[in-house]
Amino acid sequence: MPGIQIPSNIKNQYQNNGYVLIKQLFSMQECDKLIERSLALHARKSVPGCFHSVLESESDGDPLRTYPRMMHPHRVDDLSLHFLKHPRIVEVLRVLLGSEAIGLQTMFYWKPPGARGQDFHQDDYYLRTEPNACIAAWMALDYIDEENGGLVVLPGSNAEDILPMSPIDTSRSFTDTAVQPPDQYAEHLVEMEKGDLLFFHGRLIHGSRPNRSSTRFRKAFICHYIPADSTSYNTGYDPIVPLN
Ligand SMILES: O=C(O)CCC(=O)C(=O)O
Repeated sequence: MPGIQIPSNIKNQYQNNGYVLIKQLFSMQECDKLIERSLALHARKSVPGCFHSVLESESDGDPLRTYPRMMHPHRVDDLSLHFLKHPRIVEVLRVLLGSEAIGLQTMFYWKPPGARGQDFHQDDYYLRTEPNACIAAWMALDYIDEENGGLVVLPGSNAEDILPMSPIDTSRSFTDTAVQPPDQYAEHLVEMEKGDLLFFHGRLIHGSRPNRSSTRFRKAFICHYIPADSTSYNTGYDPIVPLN
């Protein structure tokens, strides 16, 4: 794919809303390669530090036990590492952060039909990046809408500090704590096509609801980065990954 056209106003959008959607940053073919590679990884059933899956017959009806998210696939798979360090992503990060970035984490979400979502949270609750926020690059690997559990963001909530997390009902979320969003923020479901990337701020309140579709997965590859001049972050994510 030739060099990308980065819309000129993305930095303002990012600062005001806490997120920016870049359409078709990756082609169908690029997405398909990553999906194929992730399927091959999933076929191994268990990869230490990455995921452990069980057969459907042993899953107690929880599709996330059969298709758990894969943590840090870039540590065991060179194509995932390639996407974490991809020059097109790095170019967008440079514009949004106004500085260089460092890779901290990758995740691959299958979110199969019937899977629970992930309730509202801020990524920096976990990543603890200071003095400025971390940033996520969330890559759609399917057509994503409300039905299959697309990402819900609260525009402008990136202005908040890190908010407390409280226990929640886990019948709709695979995480067991969530942020109670302040009243002034409205929810916005981000509809995405395969190959679109949503870049969002580490203090943005976001989450997703269950996949209500009976047939459609909602696959996504998610990378997290911190500004290269960060003075602290959660070192539980080490080793970090230089992007050059
Ligand atoms: O993809 C999802 O459903 C949620 C992902 C998310 O919230 C995150 O990566 O921080």
